[in-house]
Amino acid sequence: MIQPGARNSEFLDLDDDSLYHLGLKKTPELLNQLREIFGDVKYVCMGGSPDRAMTFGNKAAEELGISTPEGGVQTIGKTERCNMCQVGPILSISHGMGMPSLSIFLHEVTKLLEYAGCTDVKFIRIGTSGGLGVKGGTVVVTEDAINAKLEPTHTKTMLGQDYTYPTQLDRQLARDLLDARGVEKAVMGNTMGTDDFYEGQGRRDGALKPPYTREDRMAFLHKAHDEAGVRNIEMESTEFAAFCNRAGIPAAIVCAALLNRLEGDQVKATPVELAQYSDNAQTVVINYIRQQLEQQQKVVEA
Ligand code: R2B
Ligand code: URA
Repeated sequence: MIQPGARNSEFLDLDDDSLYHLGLKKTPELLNQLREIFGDVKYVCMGGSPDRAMTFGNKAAEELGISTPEGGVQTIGKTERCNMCQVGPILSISHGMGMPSLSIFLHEVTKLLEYAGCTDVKFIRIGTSGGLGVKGGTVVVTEDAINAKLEPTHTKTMLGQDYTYPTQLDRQLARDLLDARGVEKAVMGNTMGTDDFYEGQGRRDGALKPPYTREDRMAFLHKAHDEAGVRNIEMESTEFAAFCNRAGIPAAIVCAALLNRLEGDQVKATPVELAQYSDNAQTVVINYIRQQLEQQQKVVEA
């Protein structure tokens, strides 16, 4: 599943591995079990919130007609750091907030699926975001992830040295997701990934006095919208895109906008509205997976 040039064979081919944050491990005795449980996974759907990972699992099961245990889908592994559940070909997992947390789960889930012998897996991040020029509730399908300097790259510091990776996503997958949107209001645009919710996203409502003015904030947000094609801002897209690019995993990002950042900083939507906004993004992804499964069924029947 990981493209050969990127695969860490030196480590992955060893017998034992502790997937510490998932609460799972690989040993020669457990390998068959991992293959049986996870071998058929084709879609990894990731979002920040542990609750949303389970809501998505239950919604996917209901809408795709996949049976679940009484009481709904069950978590797999430990739940201290994330919730993970499996529904047919879908692995739904939460990754917490921000790139450092996401990166941990990208590594461990990718190793898990590599051990399980999975093939042709797509990674889809289903998240929340601040919209840029789009209303709350709009779903934004990411064209390219852009960093906080409005560049389509992601830089990681390792052993004191910077390494910069491209952040393009799978264009065809993004188009297919947008085409599957059904009645949901969805747009395609670039997504700015930042290291922070407050000052990193140009907010003026944090605890500290920001070093920029109201005018600086508006000028930057308009530049991001007009010149860099940014339609939403969140905290994971560049790490997610860079990781999947390196691994050779087709990837897409589908986020609900919770507000329009050109109109303000505070998230004022009610809990009911917020749940609806998240549901909008989940629906787009489930519609896409349903279409894919129906097409595969037709091929099998033909
Ligand atoms: C969107 O929402 C979270 C912050 O509220 C963060 O994980 C993100 O990217
Ligand atoms: N998540 C973000 O990162 N930013 C927002 O404005 C809303 C949700």
